[in-house]
Amino acid sequence: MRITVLTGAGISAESGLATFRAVDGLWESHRIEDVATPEGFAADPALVHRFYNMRREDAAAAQPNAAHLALAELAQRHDLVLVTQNVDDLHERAGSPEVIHMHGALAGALCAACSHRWSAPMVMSPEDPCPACARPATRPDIVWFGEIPYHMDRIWEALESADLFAAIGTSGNVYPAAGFAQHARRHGADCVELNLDSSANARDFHRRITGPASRTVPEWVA
Ligand code: BV8
Repeated sequence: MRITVLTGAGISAESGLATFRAVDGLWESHRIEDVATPEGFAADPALVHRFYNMRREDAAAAQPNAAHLALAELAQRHDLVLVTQNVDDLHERAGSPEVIHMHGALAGALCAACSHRWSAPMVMSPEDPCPACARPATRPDIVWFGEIPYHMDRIWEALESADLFAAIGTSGNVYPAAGFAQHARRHGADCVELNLDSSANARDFHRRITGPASRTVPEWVA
């Protein structure tokens, strides 16, 4: 059976990483939509680097939870495509063999001048020179609002060929990820969402399993 899974911030909540809704989209009294944008970065690169430096430290201190581990185990038994909106590395550290980070990753750095990519240090600042072109144009390799998500061709193919699509811990507020259930359903997939409560796109799913991911995902995978 071909399974495509989409995860969101809710799968990492029990590992101690704040979800977007939990912080009410605010950080240092800035709306996240203003920080996680190219405009926000252009306006105040030091502020945006501080935001991601904090997220990188938090992610490094966090541990994968039972939900991450259950998905890693699922990949050993089924043809699984794991897509995440998350930028942390908890899926990888839980043992998932292949993780598609459609919104980029905290582990990545990108040069806004020459597009060179490298592994991000724990702390980044606007003055950091790009290792390739030496210009001080480094940014987190993260897909911000208004930017094109990564690996979309692979993701559409995985949605269209899935027998089963599951969305875990996502509020269904951000596109194109919020449209994935509808796309998979239109191509014949059985669609289930695993969440603490109902998401904005709950009507796109055949059913919902309600509860904390660290309990519901291991039960669902079993
Ligand atoms: C794009 C990286 C074109 C940054 C992120 C009007 C209508 C439709 C769309 C738009 C529109 N205006 C603008 C747009 C486009 C825009 C968008 O959707 N805006 C929204 C605000 C309306 N989208 C974009 O700009 C995207 N690009 O559209 O390009 C395109 C389109 C198609 C194909 C090609 C090109 C780019 C968006 C990427 C932004 N970057 N992340 C960072 O991480 O710092 S978004 C960020 O927020 C996350 O990555 C995630 O995607 C999103 C929402 O987060 P969630 O993961 O859902 O987390 P949230 O806190 O919201 O919810 C947590 C859930 O978990 C809740 O449901 C909760 O109940 C549950 N939960 C909590 N605890 C638990 C739990 N569940 C289980 N167990 C628990 N313990």
